[in-house]
Amino acid sequence: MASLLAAAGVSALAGTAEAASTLGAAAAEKGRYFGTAVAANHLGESPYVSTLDTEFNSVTPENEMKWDALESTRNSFNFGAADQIVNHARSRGMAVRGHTLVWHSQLPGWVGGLGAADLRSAMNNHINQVMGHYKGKIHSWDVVNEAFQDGSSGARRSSPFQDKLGNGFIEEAFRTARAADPAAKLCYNDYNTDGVNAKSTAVYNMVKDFKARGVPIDCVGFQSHFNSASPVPGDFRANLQRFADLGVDVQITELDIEGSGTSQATSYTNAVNACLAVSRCTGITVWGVTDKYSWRASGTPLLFDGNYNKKPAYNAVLTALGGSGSGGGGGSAACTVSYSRTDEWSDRFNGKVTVTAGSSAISTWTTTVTVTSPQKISSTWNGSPTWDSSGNVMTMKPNGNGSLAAGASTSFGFTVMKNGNASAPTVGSCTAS
Ligand code: 9MR
Repeated sequence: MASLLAAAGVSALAGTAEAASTLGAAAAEKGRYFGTAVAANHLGESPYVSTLDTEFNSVTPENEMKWDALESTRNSFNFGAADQIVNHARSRGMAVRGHTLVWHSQLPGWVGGLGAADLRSAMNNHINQVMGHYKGKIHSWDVVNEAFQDGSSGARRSSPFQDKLGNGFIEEAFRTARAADPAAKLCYNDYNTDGVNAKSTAVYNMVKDFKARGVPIDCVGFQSHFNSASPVPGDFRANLQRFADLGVDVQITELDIEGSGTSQATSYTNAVNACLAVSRCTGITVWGVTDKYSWRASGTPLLFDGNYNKKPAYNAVLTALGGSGSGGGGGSAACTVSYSRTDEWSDRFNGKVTVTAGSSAISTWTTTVTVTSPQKISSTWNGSPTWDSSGNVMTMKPNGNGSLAAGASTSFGFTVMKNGNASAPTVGSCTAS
C-alpha cells in the first residue's frame, strides 16, 4: 500500500514538473483553449500549417464564415472555404469558434435593400442555415458582432438590422441561434469593450437584461485589438470579472497587440494574466498565426514573425500560461502584480500596485506603470522609480531590501495628475530574481 501511494505521488510530481511546451498544451493545463484566426487560403503553406497544428487547439475562420462569404446571394449558400477550415481543425481535435452570424460589416448589398419583414426572415434563415450546416461542430458562435457604437453614448450602432428591426434584433438572433444548435455556446462579441468604459457598460447592461429575462446568451467575446493608442487596459481583469459575475463565460477572441520586443511581450503577459485571473475566462484566440498575414501586418502584432520564428511575445505568453521552453517559470523566481485605485479627487487619483512573490522566495522585483499623456505621475512612495524619456513609463524597483518570502506581498503607491484624463494606468508584468 505504501509503495502504491509513493508510486502515485512520484508520478504526480513528474507530471507537474514537466511543463507544457506549446501554447495549446499550456493553456489546456490551465483549463483553457488557445486559438488563432485561420485563413483557408494559407492552408497549403506548410510552415503555416505546422505552426497552426503544433501550437493551437482552437481556430476561428478569419473571414470565411462571414455573411458575404457564405450567402452572397439570397438563400444560396457556399460553405466551401469555411468547411476546409472546419475539417482541418476537427480532424486534428481542435475546437472551432464560429465568426460571425449577424454583423453590419462584410454584409452583402442585398441584405441592406430588404424591408423589415423580409430582413427579419433573411436574418433568421441565415442563422438557421449556417448553424444547421455546422450543427454540433462549433464550440462557440459569435451570434451578434459589434452592435454598439464607440464613444460615450452607449448607443447601438446603425446597421440594416438596428435601423429596420430595432434593439430587439439582438435578442431575436440569440433565440433563433439557441434553437438552431443547442450545443453551441452563444456569444456577443465586440471591440473597445476590454476595459470598463461606456461601450462595455452598455454591453454589460444588455447581457444583464438578457440574463434577467432568460434570453439565451452564454458568453461575451472581447476582441482585444491593442496598440499604443489603445493599450491593454489596467482594468481588463476587472472588466472580464464583472461580465463573468453576470453568469456568462468570457473569451478573448481576437487578441493582437502592435509593437515588438519586450514591451509587446509585457503587454501580452498582461492580457493573458487578465484571462487567467478570471475563472470563467475559458480561452484566448489571437487574430492570426504570423505577422505577415495579419490584418495590420505593419504593426507586427502577433506571436510569430513573418518567418514563423517565435517572438519574445510568444515566450511571454507561454510563460504566463505556465509552459516552458522560454527560459522563465519552472519553480524559479517569479512575481505577479495587481493594481487598484485607492483614492480620487477631481484633479488626481492615487494608485497602488501590490507585488506578490510566486511559489519561491525572491530577492528583488521590478515592474512598470504607464500613464496616458497628458497624465503625469506627480509623486510615489514605498518604491524607487526611474522614468523613460517621455515621462509616461515609470519602472519601479524596491526601495531598499526587495526580498519577499514565497507568496508574500508588498506594495507601492503613486499619485497620477489627471490633466483631463482619469483612465487607469497600465501595469506591466512583474520580473523577479
Ligand atoms: O481580419 C479580418 C480582415 O481580413 C478583413 O479584411 C476584415 C474585414 O472587415 O475583418 C477582419 O477581422 C475583423 C473581425 O472579423 C471582427 N473584428 C475586427 C477584425 C479586424 O478588423
